[in-house]
Amino acid sequence: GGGGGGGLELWGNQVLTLPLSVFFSLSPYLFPSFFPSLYLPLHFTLSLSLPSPFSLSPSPPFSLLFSLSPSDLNAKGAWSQGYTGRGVVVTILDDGIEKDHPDLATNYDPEASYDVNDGDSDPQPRYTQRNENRHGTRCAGEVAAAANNNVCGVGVAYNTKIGGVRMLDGEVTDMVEAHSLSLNSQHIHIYSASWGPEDDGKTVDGPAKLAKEAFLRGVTEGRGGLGSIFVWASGNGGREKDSCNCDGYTNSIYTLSISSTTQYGMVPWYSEACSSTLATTFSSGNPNEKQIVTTDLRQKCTDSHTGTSASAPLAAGIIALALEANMNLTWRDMQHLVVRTSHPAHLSTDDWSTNGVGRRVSHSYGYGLLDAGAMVALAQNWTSVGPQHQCVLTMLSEPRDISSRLLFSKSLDACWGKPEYVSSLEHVQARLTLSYNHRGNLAILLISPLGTRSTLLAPRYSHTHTSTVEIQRKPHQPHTVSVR
Ligand SMILES: [Ca+2]
Ligand SMILES: [Ca+2]
Ligand SMILES: [Ca+2]
Ligand SMILES: [Ca+2]
Repeated sequence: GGGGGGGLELWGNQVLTLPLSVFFSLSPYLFPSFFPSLYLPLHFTLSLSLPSPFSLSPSPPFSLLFSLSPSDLNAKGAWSQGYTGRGVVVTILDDGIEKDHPDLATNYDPEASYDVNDGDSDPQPRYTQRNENRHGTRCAGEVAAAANNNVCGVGVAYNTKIGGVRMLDGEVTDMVEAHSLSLNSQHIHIYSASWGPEDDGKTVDGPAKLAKEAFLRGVTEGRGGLGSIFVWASGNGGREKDSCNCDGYTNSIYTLSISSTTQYGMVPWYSEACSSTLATTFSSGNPNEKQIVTTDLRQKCTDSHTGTSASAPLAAGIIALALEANMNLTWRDMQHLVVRTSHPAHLSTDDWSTNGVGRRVSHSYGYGLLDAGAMVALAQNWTSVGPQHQCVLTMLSEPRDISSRLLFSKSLDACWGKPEYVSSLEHVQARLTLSYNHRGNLAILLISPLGTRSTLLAPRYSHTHTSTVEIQRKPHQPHTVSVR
């Protein structure tokens, strides 16, 4: 790694002016982060070699929750090392949790739960004829459905404590988000969220003031200063060619962004490609492929949980297993473990590439499929990464015009000789201000000193009538998808 020169290329066919500065926050490798108007993330790389992935294990002791091949995320590889989530607390930020569900009741944790919508301590979902508030309960079962009780299936971390925050069943304001993201942060270890800005291929939105503060406070003060862990679904706007980099929640460096692959290892139709995705778990795909089995509203079970909504909680469960293996992991340590143990496996896409340090990465899958067995093995003796250094550099101080294409690059010293010197790169955030009359036509690439190309923004053609980049507050949508 290392922060040498960097290049940023802009392609477009309209006039563009941009006072631009690039914000670097680095350490061993990087992810993206996106923000207000346009600020761009990119993947750089890691400078360590991957531990060899654990082989997928044979028959599991229980039938796992997902009806996909149970060993596919290698949960059994973690269970057989003795890790089942004991002592770890996860909460689901969603439309509530059915706390008396027979497969959730034993692991339910009232201290990890709250009803932000109604301002009370009971997150029980609001029941309707159409059961539209079933989303949180479905996500919760993937993490922590109980084992050996002949109900539904088994959560990835079946001894973890599970709570729910009811916050999507009402107006989702900045204050509602902030309250949810910072709930009981000395007790809750992991927050799982499967929602975000509208997946319409036009919206560019992210956390506003209070939610931004909550993320920052979470990672600096949560969990006794080790940092709250925020797991985020990458979004379901694939059909609209939406980019998850236009979603400032999943794109934040403070969230672990999770995408989906199908039972047969294909990119699902709802999947969004972007450089901020870190890793992948299974979820629904074509009608002939299996969906996710989990707990459902009204004390039922379902075998049809779908979309990236179903992927983030599976990742949260795996992260809970890793945390049990080493409770001293910081929020950044956990990102390192995910990057280093995820692997391309059999996942299909035409954009696998090898980054500057030899790691395989894809805009659809991040670093690939999560591997629970490898995560806990690496977690056990993990030495915490050093403090985060943030080096802020200005790439361009004057506005520039582009006609059809703009390329600029600059050699950077990564704050050499200063306390904020970055010796190995972890995250890059590019902050770019531009005006452009068809922002949907824009493509923005970032090229690392070692030649790794990250697509910060791919064209979103739904977008061609938007005149300027602006932040809009819109109601949040849970990432539910229906099968075509
Ligand atoms: Ca309530
Ligand atoms: Ca069960
Ligand atoms: Ca999206
Ligand atoms: Ca993220």
